Amino acid sequence: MQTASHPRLVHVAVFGRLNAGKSALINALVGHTVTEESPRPGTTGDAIQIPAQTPLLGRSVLIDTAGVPEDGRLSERWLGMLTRVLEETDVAVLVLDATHPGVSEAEYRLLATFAPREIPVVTVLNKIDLVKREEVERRLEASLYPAVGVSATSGAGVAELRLLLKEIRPDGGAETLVGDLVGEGDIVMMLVRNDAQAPKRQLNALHSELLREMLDAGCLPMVVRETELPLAMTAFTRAPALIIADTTSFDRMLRIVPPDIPLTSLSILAARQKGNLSEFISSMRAVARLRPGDRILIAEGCSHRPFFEETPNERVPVLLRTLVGGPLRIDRVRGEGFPDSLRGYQLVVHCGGCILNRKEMLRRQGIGRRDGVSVINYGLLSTYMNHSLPRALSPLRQNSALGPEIDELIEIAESGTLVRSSSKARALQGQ
Ligand SMILES: Nc1nc2c(ncn2[C@@H]2O[C@H](COP(=O)(O)OP(=O)(O)O)[C@@H](O)[C@H]2O)c(=O)[nH]1
Ligand SMILES: [Mg+2]
Repeated sequence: MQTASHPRLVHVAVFGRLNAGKSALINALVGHTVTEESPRPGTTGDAIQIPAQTPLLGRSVLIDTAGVPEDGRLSERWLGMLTRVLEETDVAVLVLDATHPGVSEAEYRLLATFAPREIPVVTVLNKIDLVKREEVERRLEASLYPAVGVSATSGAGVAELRLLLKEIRPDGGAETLVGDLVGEGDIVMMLVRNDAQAPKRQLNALHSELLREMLDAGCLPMVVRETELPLAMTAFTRAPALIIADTTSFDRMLRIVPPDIPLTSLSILAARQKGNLSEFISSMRAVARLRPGDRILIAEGCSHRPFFEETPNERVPVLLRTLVGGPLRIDRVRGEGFPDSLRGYQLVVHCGGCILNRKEMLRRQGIGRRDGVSVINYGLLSTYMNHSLPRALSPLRQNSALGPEIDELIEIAESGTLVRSSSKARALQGQ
Protein backbone atom coordinates (compact mmCIF):
# COMPACT_ATOMS: atom_id res chain seq x y z
CA MET A 1 0.00 0.00 0.00
CA GLN A 2 1.51 3.33 -1.02
CA THR A 3 -0.29 6.55 -0.13
CA ALA A 4 0.32 10.09 -1.34
CA SER A 5 2.74 12.33 0.52
CA HIS A 6 1.44 14.61 3.35
CA PRO A 7 3.84 17.53 3.18
CA ARG A 8 2.77 19.50 6.26
CA LEU A 9 2.84 16.62 8.75
CA VAL A 10 6.02 15.46 10.45
CA HIS A 11 7.43 12.45 8.59
CA VAL A 12 9.21 9.90 10.77
CA ALA A 13 11.08 7.23 8.80
CA VAL A 14 11.85 3.99 10.63
CA PHE A 15 14.86 1.98 9.45
CA GLY A 16 16.56 -1.18 10.66
CA ARG A 17 17.39 -4.76 9.82
CA LEU A 18 14.74 -7.26 8.87
CA ASN A 19 12.99 -8.38 12.03
CA ALA A 20 14.53 -5.65 14.23
CA GLY A 21 10.99 -4.65 15.14
CA LYS A 22 10.41 -1.63 12.87
CA SER A 23 6.76 -2.44 12.32
CA ALA A 24 6.25 -3.35 15.98
CA LEU A 25 7.82 -0.03 17.00
CA ILE A 26 5.54 1.96 14.70
CA ASN A 27 2.52 0.20 16.20
CA ALA A 28 3.82 0.95 19.70
CA LEU A 29 4.39 4.63 18.84
CA VAL A 30 0.88 5.04 17.49
CA GLY A 31 -0.68 2.95 20.25
CA HIS A 32 -2.50 0.44 18.05
CA THR A 33 -1.82 -1.77 15.03
CA VAL A 34 -1.26 0.25 11.86
CA THR A 35 1.31 -1.98 10.14
CA GLU A 36 1.87 -5.71 9.98
CA GLU A 37 4.41 -7.34 12.30
CA SER A 38 5.81 -10.71 11.50
CA PRO A 39 8.26 -13.15 13.04
CA ARG A 40 9.27 -14.09 9.47
CA PRO A 41 11.96 -11.75 8.14
CA GLY A 42 11.20 -9.68 5.08
CA THR A 43 7.47 -9.19 5.32
CA THR A 44 7.69 -5.51 4.47
CA GLY A 45 8.76 -5.25 0.83
CA ASP A 46 9.17 -1.50 0.28
CA ALA A 47 8.48 1.71 2.16
CA ILE A 48 4.94 2.25 3.40
CA GLN A 49 3.65 5.63 4.54
CA ILE A 50 1.29 5.42 7.46
CA PRO A 51 -0.60 8.62 8.35
CA ALA A 52 -1.49 8.43 12.04
CA GLN A 53 -2.43 10.39 15.10
CA THR A 54 0.58 9.71 17.30
CA PRO A 55 0.56 10.73 20.97
CA LEU A 56 2.81 13.81 21.52
CA LEU A 57 3.69 14.00 17.81
CA GLY A 58 0.13 14.71 16.74
CA ARG A 59 -0.81 14.16 13.13
CA SER A 60 2.20 12.53 11.56
CA VAL A 61 3.31 10.16 8.84
CA LEU A 62 5.27 7.11 9.94
CA ILE A 63 7.29 5.44 7.22
CA ASP A 64 7.86 1.70 7.59
CA THR A 65 10.82 0.75 5.40
CA ALA A 66 12.24 -2.43 3.90
CA GLY A 67 14.89 -3.99 6.17
CA VAL A 68 18.55 -2.98 5.88
CA PRO A 69 20.18 -6.05 4.28
CA GLU A 70 22.17 -8.07 6.84
CA ASP A 71 25.08 -8.87 4.54
CA GLY A 72 25.99 -5.19 4.14
CA ARG A 73 25.22 -5.22 0.39
CA LEU A 74 22.67 -2.49 -0.17
CA SER A 75 20.80 -3.44 -3.34
CA GLU A 76 19.85 -0.95 -6.06
CA ARG A 77 16.24 -1.42 -5.13
CA TRP A 78 16.87 -0.72 -1.46
CA LEU A 79 19.03 2.35 -2.21
CA GLY A 80 16.31 3.65 -4.55
CA MET A 81 13.78 3.27 -1.75
CA LEU A 82 16.17 5.05 0.66
CA THR A 83 16.64 8.02 -1.67
CA ARG A 84 12.89 8.45 -2.11
CA VAL A 85 12.19 8.14 1.62
CA LEU A 86 14.95 10.58 2.65
CA GLU A 87 13.45 13.27 0.46
CA GLU A 88 10.44 13.48 2.73
CA THR A 89 11.97 12.47 6.08
CA ASP A 90 11.94 15.04 8.90
CA VAL A 91 13.24 12.65 11.56
CA ALA A 92 14.89 9.24 11.11
CA VAL A 93 14.75 6.34 13.53
CA LEU A 94 17.22 3.45 13.34
CA VAL A 95 15.91 0.40 15.15
CA LEU A 96 18.65 -1.88 16.49
CA ASP A 97 17.82 -5.34 17.75
CA ALA A 98 19.19 -5.64 21.31
CA THR A 99 19.65 -9.38 20.80
CA HIS A 100 22.14 -8.70 17.96
CA PRO A 101 25.54 -7.38 19.00
CA GLY A 102 26.71 -3.96 17.82
CA VAL A 103 25.91 -1.89 14.76
CA SER A 104 26.54 -3.44 11.34
CA GLU A 105 28.47 -1.81 8.53
CA ALA A 106 25.25 -1.37 6.54
CA GLU A 107 23.66 0.37 9.53
CA TYR A 108 26.64 2.72 9.84
CA ARG A 109 26.40 3.46 6.12
CA LEU A 110 22.72 4.23 6.56
CA LEU A 111 23.46 6.55 9.53
CA ALA A 112 26.00 8.43 7.41
CA THR A 113 23.31 9.35 4.88
CA PHE A 114 21.31 11.45 7.37
CA ALA A 115 23.86 14.11 8.37
CA PRO A 116 24.47 15.70 4.93
CA ARG A 117 20.70 16.12 4.61
CA GLU A 118 20.46 17.52 8.15
CA ILE A 119 17.98 14.86 9.14
CA PRO A 120 18.04 14.34 12.92
CA VAL A 121 18.29 10.67 13.89
CA VAL A 122 17.38 8.70 16.98
CA THR A 123 18.63 5.16 17.50
CA VAL A 124 16.27 2.78 19.25
CA LEU A 125 17.61 -0.28 21.00
CA ASN A 126 14.55 -2.51 20.68
CA LYS A 127 13.67 -5.81 22.40
CA ILE A 128 15.22 -4.72 25.69
CA ASP A 129 12.87 -7.20 27.34
CA LEU A 130 15.08 -9.98 25.95
CA VAL A 131 18.48 -8.81 27.25
CA LYS A 132 20.08 -7.89 30.57
CA ARG A 133 19.64 -4.35 31.85
CA GLU A 134 23.40 -3.83 32.14
CA GLU A 135 23.80 -4.72 28.48
CA VAL A 136 21.13 -2.16 27.55
CA GLU A 137 22.82 0.54 29.63
CA ARG A 138 26.23 -0.26 28.17
CA ARG A 139 24.95 0.01 24.62
CA LEU A 140 22.98 3.20 25.23
CA GLU A 141 26.01 4.81 26.84
CA ALA A 142 28.22 3.84 23.92
CA SER A 143 25.79 5.26 21.36
CA LEU A 144 27.02 8.16 19.28
CA TYR A 145 23.45 9.28 18.57
CA PRO A 146 20.54 10.09 20.87
CA ALA A 147 19.46 6.60 21.89
CA VAL A 148 16.50 5.11 23.72
CA GLY A 149 16.01 1.57 24.98
CA VAL A 150 12.58 0.28 24.04
CA SER A 151 10.48 -2.83 24.12
CA ALA A 152 7.96 -2.47 21.34
CA THR A 153 6.05 -5.43 22.72
CA SER A 154 5.84 -4.34 26.39
CA GLY A 155 5.78 -0.59 25.64
CA ALA A 156 8.77 0.20 27.89
CA GLY A 157 10.64 3.32 26.74
CA VAL A 158 8.04 4.22 24.10
CA ALA A 159 6.95 7.41 25.88
CA GLU A 160 10.58 8.58 26.16
CA LEU A 161 11.03 7.92 22.45
CA ARG A 162 7.91 9.92 21.53
CA LEU A 163 9.24 12.78 23.56
CA LEU A 164 12.61 12.71 21.88
CA LEU A 165 11.01 12.54 18.43
CA LYS A 166 8.75 15.44 19.22
CA GLU A 167 11.49 17.77 20.28
CA ILE A 168 14.08 16.61 17.82
CA ARG A 169 11.87 17.42 14.85
CA PRO A 170 13.05 20.62 13.25
CA ASP A 171 10.04 22.69 14.35
CA GLY A 172 9.35 21.05 17.75
CA GLY A 173 9.06 22.69 21.16
CA ALA A 174 7.85 25.95 22.63
CA GLU A 175 8.47 29.53 21.65
CA THR A 176 7.36 31.36 24.74
CA LEU A 177 9.19 31.73 28.06
CA VAL A 178 6.17 31.81 30.39
CA GLY A 179 3.26 32.96 28.21
CA ASP A 180 1.67 29.51 28.33
CA LEU A 181 2.32 28.91 32.03
CA VAL A 182 0.74 31.95 33.64
CA GLY A 183 -2.48 33.85 33.11
CA GLU A 184 -4.42 37.00 33.84
CA GLY A 185 -4.23 38.22 37.41
CA ASP A 186 -1.48 35.74 38.41
CA ILE A 187 1.16 37.04 40.76
CA VAL A 188 4.49 36.03 39.27
CA MET A 189 7.74 36.79 41.03
CA MET A 190 10.96 37.20 39.16
CA LEU A 191 14.02 37.04 41.39
CA VAL A 192 17.15 38.92 40.48
CA ARG A 193 20.54 38.51 42.05
CA ASN A 194 22.09 41.15 44.19
CA ASP A 195 25.44 39.60 44.98
CA ALA A 196 28.82 40.70 43.72
CA GLN A 197 28.35 39.02 40.34
CA ALA A 198 25.01 40.63 39.51
CA PRO A 199 25.18 42.98 36.54
CA LYS A 200 25.26 46.65 37.52
CA ARG A 201 22.37 48.95 36.53
CA GLN A 202 20.70 46.48 34.21
CA LEU A 203 18.62 43.36 33.91
CA ASN A 204 19.69 40.77 31.38
CA ALA A 205 17.92 40.22 28.08
CA LEU A 206 15.98 37.21 29.38
CA HIS A 207 14.66 39.21 32.32
CA SER A 208 13.26 41.91 30.05
CA GLU A 209 11.73 39.36 27.73
CA LEU A 210 10.14 37.60 30.69
CA LEU A 211 8.70 40.84 32.04
CA ARG A 212 7.22 41.72 28.68
CA GLU A 213 5.60 38.30 28.37
CA MET A 214 4.13 38.51 31.86
CA LEU A 215 2.72 41.96 31.18
CA ASP A 216 1.24 40.78 27.88
CA ALA A 217 -0.40 37.84 29.66
CA GLY A 218 -2.06 40.25 32.14
CA CYS A 219 -0.05 38.98 35.12
CA LEU A 220 0.98 41.00 38.12
CA PRO A 221 4.73 40.65 37.82
CA MET A 222 6.85 41.41 40.83
CA VAL A 223 10.56 41.85 40.42
CA VAL A 224 12.46 41.34 43.64
CA ARG A 225 16.04 40.98 44.68
CA GLU A 226 16.75 37.61 46.22
CA THR A 227 17.38 39.17 49.62
CA GLU A 228 13.83 40.55 49.63
CA LEU A 229 12.17 37.23 48.79
CA PRO A 230 11.07 36.41 52.38
CA LEU A 231 9.51 39.88 52.72
CA ALA A 232 7.88 39.65 49.29
CA MET A 233 6.25 36.36 50.26
CA THR A 234 4.24 38.21 52.92
CA ALA A 235 3.16 41.06 50.64
CA PHE A 236 0.07 39.45 49.13
CA THR A 237 -2.95 37.61 50.42
CA ARG A 238 -2.71 35.25 47.46
CA ALA A 239 0.29 33.01 46.91
CA PRO A 240 2.36 33.62 43.78
CA ALA A 241 1.37 31.45 40.81
CA LEU A 242 5.01 31.09 39.90
CA ILE A 243 8.42 32.17 41.16
CA ILE A 244 11.25 32.36 38.66
CA ALA A 245 14.68 32.18 40.27
CA ASP A 246 18.07 32.77 38.84
CA THR A 247 19.77 29.51 38.02
CA THR A 248 22.95 30.07 39.99
CA SER A 249 21.02 30.65 43.22
CA PHE A 250 18.20 28.19 42.61
CA ASP A 251 19.42 25.97 45.42
CA ARG A 252 19.24 28.79 47.98
CA MET A 253 15.80 29.90 46.78
CA LEU A 254 14.59 26.32 47.02
CA ARG A 255 15.11 26.48 50.77
CA ILE A 256 13.02 29.66 51.10
CA VAL A 257 10.09 28.95 48.77
CA PRO A 258 7.52 26.56 50.31
CA PRO A 259 7.15 23.30 48.32
CA ASP A 260 3.54 24.06 47.30
CA ILE A 261 4.54 27.21 45.40
CA PRO A 262 5.66 26.54 41.83
CA LEU A 263 9.31 27.46 41.47
CA THR A 264 11.36 27.26 38.31
CA SER A 265 14.61 28.65 37.02
CA LEU A 266 15.37 31.04 34.24
CA SER A 267 17.50 28.43 32.49
CA ILE A 268 14.65 25.90 32.33
CA LEU A 269 12.45 28.52 30.69
CA ALA A 270 15.24 29.57 28.35
CA ALA A 271 16.19 26.00 27.43
CA ARG A 272 12.59 25.31 26.51
CA GLN A 273 12.12 28.49 24.55
CA LYS A 274 15.48 28.63 22.82
CA GLY A 275 16.12 24.99 22.19
CA ASN A 276 15.12 21.40 22.54
CA LEU A 277 14.61 20.90 26.29
CA SER A 278 14.26 17.13 26.26
CA GLU A 279 17.36 16.73 24.13
CA PHE A 280 19.30 18.92 26.57
CA ILE A 281 18.09 16.75 29.42
CA SER A 282 18.71 13.39 27.80
CA SER A 283 22.13 14.67 26.67
CA MET A 284 23.11 15.03 30.32
CA ARG A 285 23.72 11.30 30.34
CA ALA A 286 27.02 12.21 28.69
CA VAL A 287 28.14 13.84 31.93
CA ALA A 288 28.29 10.41 33.58
CA ARG A 289 30.56 9.16 30.78
CA LEU A 290 33.19 11.89 31.16
CA ARG A 291 36.71 10.78 32.01
CA PRO A 292 39.81 12.74 33.03
CA GLY A 293 41.50 14.21 29.96
CA ASP A 294 38.26 14.53 27.96
CA ARG A 295 37.76 17.61 25.77
CA ILE A 296 34.91 19.90 26.63
CA LEU A 297 33.65 23.00 24.87
CA ILE A 298 32.03 25.79 26.84
CA ALA A 299 29.98 27.93 24.48
CA GLU A 300 28.42 31.31 25.11
CA GLY A 301 26.05 33.14 22.85
CA CYS A 302 27.31 36.62 23.77
CA SER A 303 30.38 37.92 22.04
CA HIS A 304 30.84 40.70 24.59
CA ARG A 305 32.00 40.25 28.15
CA PRO A 306 29.47 37.85 29.66
CA PHE A 307 27.21 39.02 32.48
CA PHE A 308 28.01 36.07 34.65
CA GLU A 309 31.73 35.86 34.14
CA GLU A 310 32.04 33.27 36.90
CA THR A 311 29.59 30.88 35.31
CA PRO A 312 31.39 29.78 32.16
CA ASN A 313 34.90 30.49 33.35
CA GLU A 314 34.88 29.12 36.85
CA ARG A 315 31.81 27.32 37.99
CA VAL A 316 31.31 24.90 35.11
CA PRO A 317 34.94 23.73 34.84
CA VAL A 318 35.16 23.31 38.61
CA LEU A 319 31.90 21.37 38.73
CA LEU A 320 32.90 19.08 35.90
CA ARG A 321 36.44 18.49 37.19
CA THR A 322 35.05 17.54 40.58
CA LEU A 323 32.63 15.11 39.01
CA VAL A 324 35.27 13.51 36.84
CA GLY A 325 37.90 13.49 39.56
CA GLY A 326 40.68 14.79 37.33
CA PRO A 327 41.74 17.39 34.79
CA LEU A 328 39.73 18.15 31.65
CA ARG A 329 40.75 19.91 28.47
CA ILE A 330 38.41 22.86 28.23
CA ASP A 331 37.99 25.16 25.23
CA ARG A 332 35.74 28.19 25.15
CA VAL A 333 33.94 29.91 22.32
CA ARG A 334 31.84 33.03 22.25
CA GLY A 335 29.39 34.68 19.92
CA GLU A 336 29.64 33.53 16.35
CA GLY A 337 32.68 31.41 17.15
CA PHE A 338 30.64 28.24 17.60
CA PRO A 339 32.42 25.62 15.46
CA ASP A 340 30.87 23.90 12.45
CA SER A 341 32.18 20.60 13.69
CA LEU A 342 32.22 19.34 17.26
CA ARG A 343 34.24 16.21 16.51
CA GLY A 344 36.87 15.58 19.15
CA TYR A 345 34.75 16.93 21.99
CA GLN A 346 33.05 14.69 24.53
CA LEU A 347 30.63 17.38 25.71
CA VAL A 348 29.44 20.90 24.95
CA VAL A 349 28.12 23.02 27.80
CA HIS A 350 26.14 25.90 26.35
CA CYS A 351 24.89 29.07 28.05
CA GLY A 352 21.17 29.85 28.23
CA GLY A 353 21.47 31.59 24.89
CA CYS A 354 19.50 34.70 25.85
CA ILE A 355 20.72 36.57 22.79
CA LEU A 356 20.42 33.64 20.40
CA ASN A 357 17.22 32.82 18.61
CA ARG A 358 15.62 29.40 18.65
CA LYS A 359 16.75 28.59 15.14
CA GLU A 360 20.39 29.19 16.05
CA MET A 361 20.20 27.17 19.27
CA LEU A 362 18.51 24.29 17.44
CA ARG A 363 21.21 24.52 14.78
CA ARG A 364 23.90 24.19 17.47
CA GLN A 365 22.12 21.23 19.06
CA GLY A 366 21.86 19.77 15.55
CA ILE A 367 25.63 19.99 15.02
CA GLY A 368 26.09 18.04 18.25
CA ARG A 369 23.53 15.47 17.15
CA ARG A 370 25.21 15.08 13.77
CA ASP A 371 28.68 14.71 15.28
CA GLY A 372 27.53 12.46 18.13
CA VAL A 373 28.47 15.05 20.79
CA SER A 374 26.06 15.81 23.63
CA VAL A 375 25.16 19.46 24.00
CA ILE A 376 23.90 20.44 27.44
CA ASN A 377 22.90 23.72 29.01
CA TYR A 378 24.83 24.84 32.07
CA GLY A 379 21.80 26.08 33.93
CA LEU A 380 20.25 22.63 33.65
CA LEU A 381 23.55 21.05 34.63
CA SER A 382 23.82 22.96 37.89
CA THR A 383 20.12 22.43 38.69
CA TYR A 384 20.61 18.74 38.03
CA MET A 385 23.65 18.58 40.31
CA ASN A 386 21.56 20.07 43.10
CA HIS A 387 18.97 17.34 42.59
CA SER A 388 16.46 20.13 42.03
CA LEU A 389 15.71 19.55 38.35
CA PRO A 390 12.39 17.76 39.05
CA ARG A 391 11.20 20.70 41.20
CA ALA A 392 12.29 23.22 38.57
CA LEU A 393 10.56 21.27 35.80
CA SER A 394 7.26 20.67 37.53
CA PRO A 395 5.74 24.17 37.01
CA LEU A 396 5.84 23.42 33.29
CA ARG A 397 3.08 20.89 33.95
CA GLN A 398 0.68 23.86 34.26
CA ASN A 399 0.23 23.88 30.55
CA SER A 400 -1.98 20.90 29.82
CA ALA A 401 -0.41 20.35 26.40
CA LEU A 402 2.98 19.92 28.04
CA GLY A 403 1.84 17.90 31.08
CA PRO A 404 2.64 14.34 29.97
CA GLU A 405 5.87 15.49 28.36
CA ILE A 406 7.08 17.13 31.56
CA ASP A 407 6.28 14.01 33.58
CA GLU A 408 8.54 12.13 31.18
CA LEU A 409 11.33 14.66 31.56
CA ILE A 410 11.05 14.48 35.35
CA GLU A 411 11.39 10.72 35.09
CA ILE A 412 14.53 11.11 33.02
CA ALA A 413 15.91 13.67 35.49
CA GLU A 414 15.10 11.40 38.43
CA SER A 415 16.44 8.25 36.82
CA GLY A 416 19.76 9.08 38.47
CA THR A 417 21.97 7.60 35.80
CA LEU A 418 23.31 10.94 34.73
CA VAL A 419 25.83 11.94 37.32
CA ARG A 420 28.46 10.17 39.37
CA SER A 421 29.61 11.38 42.80
CA SER A 422 26.93 14.03 42.84
CA SER A 423 27.23 14.49 46.60
CA LYS A 424 30.76 15.79 46.04
CA ALA A 425 29.46 18.19 43.41
CA ARG A 426 26.70 19.24 45.74
CA ALA A 427 29.16 20.07 48.50
CA LEU A 428 31.02 22.20 46.03
CA GLN A 429 27.88 24.02 44.88
CA GLY A 430 27.13 24.97 48.47
CA GLN A 431 30.42 26.86 48.76
N1 LIG B 1 10.35 -9.77 22.64
C1 LIG B 1 10.19 -8.79 21.74
N2 LIG B 1 9.85 -9.08 20.47
C2 LIG B 1 9.70 -8.07 19.59
C3 LIG B 1 9.88 -6.73 19.98
N3 LIG B 1 9.67 -5.96 18.89
C4 LIG B 1 9.36 -6.79 17.88
N4 LIG B 1 9.37 -8.06 18.29
C5 LIG B 1 9.09 -9.25 17.50
O1 LIG B 1 10.08 -9.36 16.48
C6 LIG B 1 9.49 -9.84 15.30
C7 LIG B 1 9.76 -8.89 14.15
O2 LIG B 1 9.07 -7.69 14.35
P1 LIG B 1 8.65 -6.74 13.14
O3 LIG B 1 8.08 -5.53 13.72
O4 LIG B 1 7.85 -7.49 12.14
O5 LIG B 1 10.10 -6.47 12.52
P2 LIG B 1 10.48 -5.63 11.20
O6 LIG B 1 10.88 -6.63 10.19
O7 LIG B 1 11.67 -4.82 11.60
O8 LIG B 1 9.32 -4.80 10.83
C8 LIG B 1 8.00 -10.03 15.57
O9 LIG B 1 7.77 -11.36 15.94
C9 LIG B 1 7.77 -9.13 16.76
O10 LIG B 1 6.70 -9.54 17.57
C10 LIG B 1 10.25 -6.45 21.36
O11 LIG B 1 10.45 -5.33 21.81
N5 LIG B 1 10.39 -7.53 22.17
MG1 LIG C 1 8.07 -4.91 9.19
